Amino acid sequence: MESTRNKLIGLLAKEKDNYISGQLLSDELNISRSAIWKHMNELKKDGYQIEAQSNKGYRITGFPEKLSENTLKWGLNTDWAGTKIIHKETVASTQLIAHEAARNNAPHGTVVIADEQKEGKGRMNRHWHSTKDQGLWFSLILRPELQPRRAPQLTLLTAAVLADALGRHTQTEPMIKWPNDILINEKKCAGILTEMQAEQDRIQYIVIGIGLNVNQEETELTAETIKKQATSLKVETGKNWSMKALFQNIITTFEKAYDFYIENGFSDIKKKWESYGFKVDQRIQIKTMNKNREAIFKGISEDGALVVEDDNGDLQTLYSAEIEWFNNKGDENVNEK
Ligand code: BTX
Repeated sequence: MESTRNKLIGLLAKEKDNYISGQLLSDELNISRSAIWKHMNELKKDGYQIEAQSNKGYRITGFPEKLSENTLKWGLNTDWAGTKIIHKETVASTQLIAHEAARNNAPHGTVVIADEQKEGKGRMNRHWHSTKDQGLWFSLILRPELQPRRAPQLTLLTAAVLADALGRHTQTEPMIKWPNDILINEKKCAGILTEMQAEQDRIQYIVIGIGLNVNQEETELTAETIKKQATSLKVETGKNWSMKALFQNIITTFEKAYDFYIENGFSDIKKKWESYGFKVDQRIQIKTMNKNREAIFKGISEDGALVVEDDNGDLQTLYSAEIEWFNNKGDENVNEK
């Protein structure tokens, strides 16, 4: 059950800049006015900024940096994305909680976010390092009225959204490594995992997981499997970033791009993706199930596949492959197996 404290914050947050009277709060919460006053003092201790005026009541003017459902929603102006947020401190994986919520009818746009994941999931059962309070680890539930075969487009859309939002927000130049790694200066700063529950011709729901390294120092990205290829916004910019502001920027950008996509189709999203595409028109190494080879990366197809040109000048479309390349230091960039 929602605690009185959360309900109180929710009521204050709903009023935005307006005051709400102590009497109204005490009626709504069914507690005395002196209990309200005590709660307010506790909130102030936790970093909430609260103004009290004797004839008007109370209002919130600032939230603490610590993530919570209320802090993440405060100031978020979206129609559906992130209007329901489930925040947890420590979880195995936000994907698991999101699937459960989706099965229990969580609405389109619901976000599950955690401070820390013990068993963060990458693609193909890889591990995603998700250390406490240092990054954004969240899953977004979508209920698109699309054919299941179009689901991969949503991963590509998400990558374009992340590149766009991060570039604008942090003045960096993110690139997208097909299909879904966000790189800054050729190192992986974010990853995307799309999981779908579908019938043959109908998507029941999709869960898009986003992991973004935010405030880790270089010395904190030292796990053997990621140290050569991972980076964070802190490492790239030398600054700490507010997770709440980043989250809200990503969610707002996502909502706009998604609504545009549903209305207008994939072609503009494809162009946007390609404008951020890493190694487009360059030679890459491609690993598929049975062989390794080199080809020129030409871009993505309408259905989100990788389009490459082989040495005979023939175009090929690959649906499942890993791209590899070599960074300036000559370290091979491959995913942990
Ligand atoms: P991926 O399979 O593309 O990437 C996983 C690979 O990336 C790992 O094998 C490892 O080499 C590397 N890696 C692991 N952790 C990190 C990290 N923090 N930074 C950079 N590189 C790393 C990408 O899968 C999909 C990741 C989605 C993560 C989100 S977090 C919220 C949601 N919940 C959840 O369990 N997963 C998603």
